[in-house]
Amino acid sequence: AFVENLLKHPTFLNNEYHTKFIDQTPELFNFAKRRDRATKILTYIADVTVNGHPETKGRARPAEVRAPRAPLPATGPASPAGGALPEGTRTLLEREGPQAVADWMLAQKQLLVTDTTMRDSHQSLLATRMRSVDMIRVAPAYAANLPQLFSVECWGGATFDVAYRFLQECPWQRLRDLRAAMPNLMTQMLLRGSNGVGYTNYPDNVVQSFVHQAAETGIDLFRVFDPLNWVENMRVSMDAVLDSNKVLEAAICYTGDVLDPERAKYDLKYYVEMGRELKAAGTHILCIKDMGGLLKPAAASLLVKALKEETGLPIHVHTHDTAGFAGATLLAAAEAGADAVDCAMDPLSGNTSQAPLGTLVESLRHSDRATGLDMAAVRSINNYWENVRAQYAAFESGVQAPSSEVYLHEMPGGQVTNLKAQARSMGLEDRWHEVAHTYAEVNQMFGDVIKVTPIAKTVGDMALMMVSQGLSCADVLNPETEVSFPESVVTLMKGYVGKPHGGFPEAIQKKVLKGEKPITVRPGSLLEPADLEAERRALEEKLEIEIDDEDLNGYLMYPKVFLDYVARHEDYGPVRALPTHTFFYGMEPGEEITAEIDPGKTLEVRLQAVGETRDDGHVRVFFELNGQPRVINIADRA
Ligand code: BTN
Ligand code: 3PY
Ligand code: ZN
Repeated sequence: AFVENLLKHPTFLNNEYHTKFIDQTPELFNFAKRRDRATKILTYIADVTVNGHPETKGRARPAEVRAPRAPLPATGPASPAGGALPEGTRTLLEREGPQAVADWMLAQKQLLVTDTTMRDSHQSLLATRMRSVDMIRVAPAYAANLPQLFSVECWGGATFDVAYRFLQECPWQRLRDLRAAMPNLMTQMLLRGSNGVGYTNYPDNVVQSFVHQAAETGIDLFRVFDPLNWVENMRVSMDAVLDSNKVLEAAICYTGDVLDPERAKYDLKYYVEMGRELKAAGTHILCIKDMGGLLKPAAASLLVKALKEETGLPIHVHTHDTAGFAGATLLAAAEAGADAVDCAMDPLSGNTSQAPLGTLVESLRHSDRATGLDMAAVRSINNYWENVRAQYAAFESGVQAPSSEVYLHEMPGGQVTNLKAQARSMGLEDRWHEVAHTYAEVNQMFGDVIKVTPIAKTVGDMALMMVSQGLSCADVLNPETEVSFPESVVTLMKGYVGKPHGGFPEAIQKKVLKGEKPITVRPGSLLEPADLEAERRALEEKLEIEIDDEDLNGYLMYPKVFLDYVARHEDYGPVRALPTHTFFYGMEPGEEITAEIDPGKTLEVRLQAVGETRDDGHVRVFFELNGQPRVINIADRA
């Protein structure tokens, strides 16, 4: 390796070599960096085999190792039969533009269906841990066999940072691959407005750059929301979508109960007014985004009718099945004239996820809103997802049944399980219902806010703090009591998330801010624009690698997460190509797997044996790589 390094070093190649060169050029000794990708992947497998994966240690294990097999696509490049793919919504978008998609939605009768399996459903059920290979493998079957789908939600929300952070893979590559495998279907993402795919406001040009990149890499439909339903704070991202000539679906976050006269803050007038503002802002589609699963059937009916009548826009309904009646809500919405709804494939539906797609299709069959989706295709794709879910046993939340308690706490789908885990880590597991109750009280103390990223987390932080310290809302508000508020609460009350409808109640805001003045302008307007090219150059110098536009946009969203990802990539290589079971559990002696690290470049890996831990604390792991013996020496940290 040393000679190889030496021969390739630019100084050496330029004939500037002299005797001191070797001493002054420590990178010649960076053998680790020079390892080829196959060796890196073997190192990863060896490490996980010997030491386990930190994310799955001590958690439930999949019952059996059965690599999920995707159903065959009936047509298209990935099909044995060949032939052209059927036309889908993306075909229309490419041919006639985003307004034509919206017009077509209104003009046709069938209830359009978005499949959320690749984004919201695993975000809500499996802590967002689904890996790209499990999505990409089935994408050709979607394209060929379910061309009537309105869209495939497969990107954004929490999936972006989780890909880098926990799955050691590039979210942009996921999108690129899905886009290529489903060229006829619209891809859809969830964008948190000026928070991008992060948890805090970014400079306007960072948000714009991100949206343009997402559009270029492969997003067709952007669902955009603001956690405070503050349209002012959505404009930069919405304009960027319009500017990219993609479909803009602006979302109204739903909270409370529009039928309850006691919750007058979020009444019908409030939602309709917001719908009008979003229409004026140029949205193609309106989304009713019920992230908590609070939208009851009668409320859906009322809201869909009113929004359609007042705006004339196509309406897309998103809800969660936390309480178990999401199907009833979707049917009521369909009856009231909703144009599209969100479902998840049956094996990843229900509970904190979306309602089951197959059941919706069957429920509407032979009705005037029949979806046109082929149930045989849905069933075979369901079978695939069933096997995929089984691999993620370690990330199951344990939620086993519907819970009408959601109408009390109003937590969004993904948070119920997150907060339970947080409570467990603080020793408050037995007091969950108290936490839920306190969460509802904190919501009222904050002025009845919308519980969605990032504010849902803020309400949760406050509730956990109060339960663990035995504080009531009266204690918190008491000027005599010293309270040390969580950082997220201070940020919220300072106005750095944005301006809530009706402002924050003075008592809590004053107490938190201790006399400091909150900001009242759009937080993004206070942030200096980023110097994108300077950031790129600095990063290239630091990492000594080329930083393309996707990398740069990932870095700007999550600097530290991105840098950690790159550093691990240096050690472990393209581990995204590994089967999910291997990624989380390593291999058994005698086991054989394949990993396609580039299109057409496949590694065949067989684990022969794992040696004994030697005196130096290392273990030798014996592989066969494409028929050739390879030995990896790994530190036993177990
Ligand atoms: C993380 O959890 O930091 C991301 C996943 C990469 C961790 C790998 S798994 C094999 C090796 N052993 C560890 O303890 N960490 C790395
Ligand atoms: C997200 O922001 O990730 C959400 O899913 C909000 O509902
Ligand atoms: Zn959702």
